[in-house]
Amino acid sequence: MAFTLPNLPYDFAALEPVIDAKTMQIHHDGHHGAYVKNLNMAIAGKTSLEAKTAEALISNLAAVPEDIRTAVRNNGGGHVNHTMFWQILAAPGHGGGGEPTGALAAAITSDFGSVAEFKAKFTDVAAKRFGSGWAWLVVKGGKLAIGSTANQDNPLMGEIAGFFGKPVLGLDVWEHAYYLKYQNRRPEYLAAWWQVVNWTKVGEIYSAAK
Ligand code: MN3
Repeated sequence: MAFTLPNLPYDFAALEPVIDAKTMQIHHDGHHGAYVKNLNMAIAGKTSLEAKTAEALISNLAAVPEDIRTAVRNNGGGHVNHTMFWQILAAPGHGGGGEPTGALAAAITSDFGSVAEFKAKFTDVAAKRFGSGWAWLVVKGGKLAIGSTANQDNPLMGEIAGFFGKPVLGLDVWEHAYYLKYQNRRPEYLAAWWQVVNWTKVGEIYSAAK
């Protein structure tokens, strides 16, 4: 078994009322669990692939044999995306919410005008991602950029993902991330989601990515 499902860094109910416990349980155990299981099945017995990190695997999909490339793209992407997603969230008012600080706040202000303008642009991109996918804040050529990808594509995949860079913040806009509580009201999920963003963690990822 090359990859394992990481534990959540908090309880299923920690992100209430923004993200309900039932959604977190199904999302982590069911969806993320399945990505890990299917990724392991796809690369089973291929020791050169099993030795890589998930990030390295999806960063060079051309090196993955063609018969399992789509499986690695979807499930490796799913594993990397969700592993980041759990890390950059925290309980509202207890690590979640507020505003970015330090170097990240300075870069956001420099590249987008203000934190408010950044949030508005990011939310707009997330709202407009048709169907399933992710909205991203990435570092690209020394600057921050906002974009989105379809399905479980990750900006580390490069041009194949349609948007590339080093991810700093990712937002899951698959219906499985919000449907139990918000149903078809994706804009309500997007507006509430800022209350659970762990800016301390995002700032650490930004510093490492820069
Ligand atoms: Mn998901």
